[in-house]
Amino acid sequence: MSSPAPAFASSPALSITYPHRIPKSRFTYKHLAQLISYSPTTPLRVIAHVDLDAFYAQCETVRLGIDPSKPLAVQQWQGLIAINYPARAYGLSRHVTSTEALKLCPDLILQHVATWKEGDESWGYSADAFKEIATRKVSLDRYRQESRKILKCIRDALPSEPGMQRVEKASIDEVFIDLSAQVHGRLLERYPELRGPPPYDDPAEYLPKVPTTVLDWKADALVETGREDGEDADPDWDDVVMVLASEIVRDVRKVVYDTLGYTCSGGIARNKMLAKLGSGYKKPNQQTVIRNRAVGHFLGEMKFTKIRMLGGKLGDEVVAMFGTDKVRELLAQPLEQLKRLGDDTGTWLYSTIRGEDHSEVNPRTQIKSMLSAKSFRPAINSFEQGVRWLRIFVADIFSRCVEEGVLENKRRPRTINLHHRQGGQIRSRQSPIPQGKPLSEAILFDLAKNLLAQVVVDGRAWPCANLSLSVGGFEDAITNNKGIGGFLVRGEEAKAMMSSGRLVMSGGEPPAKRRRTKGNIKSFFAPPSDKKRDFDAARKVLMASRESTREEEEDEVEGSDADEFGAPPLEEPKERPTTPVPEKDFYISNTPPSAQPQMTNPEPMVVQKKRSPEPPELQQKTDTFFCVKCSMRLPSSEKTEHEDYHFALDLSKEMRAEERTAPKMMHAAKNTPVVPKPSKGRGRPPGGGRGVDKGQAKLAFGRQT
Ligand code: DCP
Ligand code: CA
Repeated sequence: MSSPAPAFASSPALSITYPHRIPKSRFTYKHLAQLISYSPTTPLRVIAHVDLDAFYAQCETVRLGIDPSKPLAVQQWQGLIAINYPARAYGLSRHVTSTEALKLCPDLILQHVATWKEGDESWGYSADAFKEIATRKVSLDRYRQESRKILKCIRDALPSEPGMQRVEKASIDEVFIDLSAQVHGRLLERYPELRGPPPYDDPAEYLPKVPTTVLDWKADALVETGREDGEDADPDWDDVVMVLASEIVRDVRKVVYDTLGYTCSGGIARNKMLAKLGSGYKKPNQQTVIRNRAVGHFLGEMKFTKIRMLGGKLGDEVVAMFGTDKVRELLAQPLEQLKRLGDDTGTWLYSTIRGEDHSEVNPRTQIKSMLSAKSFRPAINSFEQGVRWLRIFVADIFSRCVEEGVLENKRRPRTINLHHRQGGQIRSRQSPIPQGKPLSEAILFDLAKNLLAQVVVDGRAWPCANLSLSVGGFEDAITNNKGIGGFLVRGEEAKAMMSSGRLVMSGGEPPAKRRRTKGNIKSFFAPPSDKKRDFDAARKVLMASRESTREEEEDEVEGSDADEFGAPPLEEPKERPTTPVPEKDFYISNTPPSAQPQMTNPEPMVVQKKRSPEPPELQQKTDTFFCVKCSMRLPSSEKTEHEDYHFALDLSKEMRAEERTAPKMMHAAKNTPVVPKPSKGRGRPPGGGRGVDKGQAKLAFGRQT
């Protein structure tokens, strides 16, 4: 990358002339006022997208103090995951191996991504990492840290007054910024004629015309209109807001560069979809403005597979159905035809290719879950090996929890989840994370080990091709450290408890069959004695954990606050530990809900106990409930079980999605059909599938390393 210092100029003065071609603006006082409240429907709305150039590669040049004009690529095992722009000039892409890359560009600096190695206290950089795929696991911590710094820098460059800043972290290296309110402020500053009340106090009155015919766009790439009259028509306020927004984006990019040394590209347009297309239009270190008058021309020339959400499976489906990947040709299809993809998807596609997107910039940035995973090539074959990996996963996850503020008791996860893949079968085990005491690495490790032990004791755990550990249900921590809060089971936690039985996923077999094969030691991969040792080790872990759980429960009851037990009924039903109930064994298949879940394998568990307003017998006789998910009315007595079924089913879908997508993250090029990073043009639009938080998705599921 030649990395010129960004072409950041001082604020552009709009050159003023006085045209008489249009007496009034096309926009009203209402449209203008709507900017303050970030209305997604005002035609004056203005959104920016900022995307770091060759992000991981820049992280390495910055970390190592390397001249950014030198070609550099970030290596992961034998592949490349990020290539800086100078290296791209040699034709390098994510599709070439490190060996091929060095042939194409002998001066290439290859930096392997940081890794965790078993036994290490923390992740680090190692020259031999690429040779040790079997014993190491990738760490993206450095990139996450840089990402956080950049996000802070961007926020600091924007106004801090309440309501004046709306930033959405869309992935590890990109943000959306709704600039509407800030631009509104600048408009009033620069154009006093907009400050007064509307004529006749009527917000439907049109704004005065823009007092200029020429706007100074400075160095921004300006998407052309492609139509004579489009370019010739006098500027209106929607053009002015774009100039002001591009001024802000230029400043933000300059602050990021000056403070941290990173270049990024920007897109400015009336919505998120167009802004994102804008930031990718000219890279690196540039920004592109798509004026409203240019939208038709800009999109018409484009392949719709470049549009957010159309980069993956859905895009392929559309291409297959309509025999084209061009927006222009798809525009000819009436809405009814597009609805062949489904009503919601068809409607979404119809407006999207016309440049409409009313989705809001969502300032929520809090992490909901964290995942650490590893695909094994070759597969692993023992409990001991599995536990060694769990130690790394836990260290990885715990260090991220610390960054989330678990030590200060700011936030903490409520559930821990283990996914285990053997052949085509995925097993999942969940357990609640005790909330009564400070979270520690040791607690997480014990829980994780316990979950793996459950899988092993259940049989057929080996050879294992993939293990992943996640924590979820992050909540702001409650401060009561002792007492009933320590073991009350609520929300996510209760769900995890309910599902903490075996979860046989896609390709799985019915529990009965599994039980039949459970003792069939000859079918195991390793020699029988090893298998027995393995089984015994796992069982020992389970026994030990049961002992300690029992002790802890007794402790908690003794030490609990009697007032809380005796407190009047709360409005929200509370759950509390009661008598042991059978652990549930979910078997996910296409069989009807009534047949599921199946209960087997009695284990001491905690059950949720709801306070009911009328006697349970009466309820059972008379009550029914309507399940919106399967449009069925069922007896209330089956409600919990039925909800369990849906919960398990949803989880199975999620896991299948992860399973389908996660392994591709390492090597997949941009716009491949991968769900985890929807903001990069993947995933499915509203109505077409499960919404995944973008930044979150990438962080959480891009870790299949
Ligand atoms: N990434 C990855 N695997 C992928 C895609 C991306 O590991 N299949 C990582 C490496 C990238 C970072 O995510 O540096 C950001 O992804 P981008 O798609 O934004 O790509 P870059 O930032 O590398 O390049 P660009 O300048 O095109 O944005
Ligand atoms: Ca990028």
